[in-house]
Amino acid sequence: MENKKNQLRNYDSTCTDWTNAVIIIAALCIFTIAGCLQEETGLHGQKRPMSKDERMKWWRDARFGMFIHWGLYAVPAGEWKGKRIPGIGEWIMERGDIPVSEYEPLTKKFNPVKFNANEWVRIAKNAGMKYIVITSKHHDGFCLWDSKVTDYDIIDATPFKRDVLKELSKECKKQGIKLCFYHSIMDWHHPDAQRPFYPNYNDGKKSNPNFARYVDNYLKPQLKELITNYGPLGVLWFDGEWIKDWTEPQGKDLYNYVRALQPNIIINNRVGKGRKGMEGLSKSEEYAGDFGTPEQQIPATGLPGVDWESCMTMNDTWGYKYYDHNWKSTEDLLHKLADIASKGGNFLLNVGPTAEGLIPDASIERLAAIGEWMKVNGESIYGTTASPLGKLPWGRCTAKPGKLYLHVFDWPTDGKLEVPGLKNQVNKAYLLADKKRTKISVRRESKDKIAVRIPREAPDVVNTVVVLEIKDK
Ligand code: FHN
Repeated sequence: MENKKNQLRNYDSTCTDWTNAVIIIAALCIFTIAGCLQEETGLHGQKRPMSKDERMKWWRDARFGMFIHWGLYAVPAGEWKGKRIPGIGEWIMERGDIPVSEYEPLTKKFNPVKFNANEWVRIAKNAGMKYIVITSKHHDGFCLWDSKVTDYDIIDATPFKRDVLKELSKECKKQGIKLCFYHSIMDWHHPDAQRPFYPNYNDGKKSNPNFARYVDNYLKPQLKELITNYGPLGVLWFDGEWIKDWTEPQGKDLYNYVRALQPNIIINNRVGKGRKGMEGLSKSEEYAGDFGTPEQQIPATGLPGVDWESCMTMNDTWGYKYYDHNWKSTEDLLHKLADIASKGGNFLLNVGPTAEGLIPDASIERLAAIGEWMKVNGESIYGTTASPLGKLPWGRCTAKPGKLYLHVFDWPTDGKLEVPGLKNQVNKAYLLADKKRTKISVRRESKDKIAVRIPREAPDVVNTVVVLEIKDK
């Protein structure tokens, strides 16, 4: 009652404060609306979650990245107890039926004193690559960073005792390259994962009753370490998802877990069960993951609206094998790069460094040559989209608004480059290598075919790029 009286007594003075209150409320409203707008428009603060297109933008523009498979398997380098073990080098533990008790001591021999993060990143950058995907952990379970949930890592178990992921993370930031991690869901070393399946670690029928414990207490905490201590990362590139114990709901959960730690991160489709074998594309949009992962192959055509990345070795192994000399030629690799871009995909090209920490010379030479071509012709790869033209008899085509880039692999000897399927008006044509952009003549041959007058000799016998400035329809 007393309180009520006091309230009434105070009524008058409260009333006189009304004007002030209205002013304060109005001011608050203005600030709130301004704040909301900022959040919605994502001004600097980046509070608004990015759309998928925004998130994928750098990756779609990049088109070319370096894959690095590096771990303990570089020590045996394809040979175990004097015998060459067939198959890819990083699978030697599985293919050579090596028990953990014999594989684990390789840590003592892993001392890559020639490792130089600056050099590795420079090699990638000079090749025209925009991102690096390195194996934080491959199927053998060995970790290339100082993980807090295991001693089976480069700091605790090897004489090297340097955190190579930390060094790479710093160097990538310096040189403007996106750092990304490949991380195996399968783990042949962990007792709650596939270790008990020895000698067939990859046995697709076996299950580990403790697998959930591995996911909760090991896999997820490790990913948290990688994202929080080495990020922001470009991509998390999962693999080894085909094991019996991994399910699509687990894949979706892991996808959400990783995105909650770094919302703008990109995640491949091997996080779940969606990929169609080595063809790599997802069975449907229902499955988790941002992009498809064809392996050692290039899809026959591009797929509208689908992001994908072909990963490929330069020889026949991902992890280093001292006797694998079956190197693809620079010409082949350059054609593959243009082929992939012409279908709207990315090219993730692998190197397998030695146990000393060196990228093999054969890889360095090829990457340097690719880099030379990219310095002149990068514009025809970066930020391009798939060709709007059908199959071309002499090469490939990439596109940007108002521009077509004709990648001529087989240079016509009669000085005439016919472009079938082109109805658009062509305003100008020139060679991309020509800094002066000297106009070359174009003649319309039919409603949907033009012919470009080109020099009789190919300026670049591997791939000369002719630019057509066109009127977009
Ligand atoms: O088993 C791996 C293999 O070792 C390598 O890492 C490649 C790269 O994409 N992926 C797996 C097989 O699909």
